[in-house]
Amino acid sequence: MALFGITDGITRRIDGAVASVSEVFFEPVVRVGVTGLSRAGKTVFITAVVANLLARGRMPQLRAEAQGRIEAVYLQPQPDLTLPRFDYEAHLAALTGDDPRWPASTRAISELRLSFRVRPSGLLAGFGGPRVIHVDIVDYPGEWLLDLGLLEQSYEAWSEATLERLAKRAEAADYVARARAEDGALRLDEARVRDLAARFTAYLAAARDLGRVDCTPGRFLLPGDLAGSPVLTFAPLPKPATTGRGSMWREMDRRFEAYKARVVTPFFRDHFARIDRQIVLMDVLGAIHQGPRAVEDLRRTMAEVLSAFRPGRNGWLSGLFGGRRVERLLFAATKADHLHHVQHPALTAITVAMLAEAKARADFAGAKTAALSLAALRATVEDVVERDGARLPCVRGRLLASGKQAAMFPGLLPTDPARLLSPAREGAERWLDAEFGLMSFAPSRLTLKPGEGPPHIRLDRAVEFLIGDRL
Ligand SMILES: Nc1nc2c(ncn2[C@@H]2O[C@H](COP(=O)(O)OP(=O)(O)OP(=O)(O)O)[C@@H](O)[C@H]2O)c(=O)[nH]1
Ligand SMILES: [Mg+2]
Repeated sequence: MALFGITDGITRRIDGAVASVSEVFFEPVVRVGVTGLSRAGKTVFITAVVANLLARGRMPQLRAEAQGRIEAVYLQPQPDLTLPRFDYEAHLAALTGDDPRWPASTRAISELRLSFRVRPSGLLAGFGGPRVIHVDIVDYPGEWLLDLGLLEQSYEAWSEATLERLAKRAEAADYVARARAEDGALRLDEARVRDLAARFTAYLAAARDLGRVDCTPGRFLLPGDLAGSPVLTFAPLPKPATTGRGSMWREMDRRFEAYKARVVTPFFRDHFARIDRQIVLMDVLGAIHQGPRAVEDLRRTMAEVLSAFRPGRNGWLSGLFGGRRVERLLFAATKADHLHHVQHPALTAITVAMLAEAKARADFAGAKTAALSLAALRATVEDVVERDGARLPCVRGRLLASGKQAAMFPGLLPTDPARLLSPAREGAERWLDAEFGLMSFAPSRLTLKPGEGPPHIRLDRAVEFLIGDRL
């Protein structure tokens, strides 16, 4: 109890000040990771969360808010001076301007610090004034987690597995033919290596555009300031009979090892290992719309992504984590505003079923987990239309392509997830008994009342799960 008294006194004095020793000791920091594969909805999610925490009129499920204990929420300079800041203002301006747009793709790590001033609850309520809690939100591409799998592989094993996978893919035909024709025993020729890497990258880009989600190494498609450097200039090659010094295969091997040591390891050590709470966003509806193959790809890729949350799985990683682990892990199916709310439970059930295998294997190292369906920014309203005598629960919004208003009934999701997941697993080409059409909606023009954030679905529940216990 005494500790709280002291804390409160100090908190009040350094209120709004920059970090100090006392802040480190008395103002707890929660690091929340936000991840998901490309286009999963990370940027929109973070922007909407921040906007709805700064103006909390639509956050009734956030307990501290419902109890009236949140005195203030404000943005602060982030502690990590070398990470790009999450460009909240620009993304919010895009989403809520006169001509609302979805924000541009981001594809790199960024961070934002949000600070809360809250009155303590329960037994402690009578003791002293408010506390300050900092929430650091870290946005990073889920693809980077896939690279964790590379750390356990040698260049030889990775090449073999990758070439085997590529052999079955039409979009990889050019690269596979080129790689098979290459003799890795020959002396290194930089122009040839660059050509191989360029073709391999072109394959990865084509695979991504087809909706494939296993496009590793992650940085080939998201190179940032590493573009063109040797650490990103390698590709899988069959192992030749001899791999002498100075051979192409040896050099590729060296670069692959450098990628692991200089690109992958620092991300896990400096960022991933410090995350306390994590939300993983998944565009499950998008995958269902694309068909069984996309659903199966998403399921397999998520299982791989999530193995990163299993620190016990090898000694190397445990060492890196220093015994720390993620305490809470939330899986969220995004863009749920494409569905009438009567279908949300089915979407959540499919999401849970997709993750079942990964969860059974790991149980996420004791982390508390949950799943839900949400829309970070609600772009539709619900409606019911009559068709052929049936009443269909649908949604209505402004179409991205034409700007026209339209109602959409995307199809009925089965309440038994196996109806989708089994055919997907068995390699079906298309859904047998149903079609799931999706239209892309533009964000709607908003007129917000004072104290109200942009409209959403279950964003408050997501925030409550992630940080509610710390407020
Ligand atoms: N209807 C609807 N669409 C959404 C929502 N959130 C995201 N989207 C759509 O999904 C797209 C991708 O969202 P982003 O937040 O940019 O996704 P991201 O994960 O940051 O994507 P990258 O930065 O490319 O990795 C958007 O351009 C929207 O079209 C939502 O809540 N509702
Ligand atoms: Mg983004």
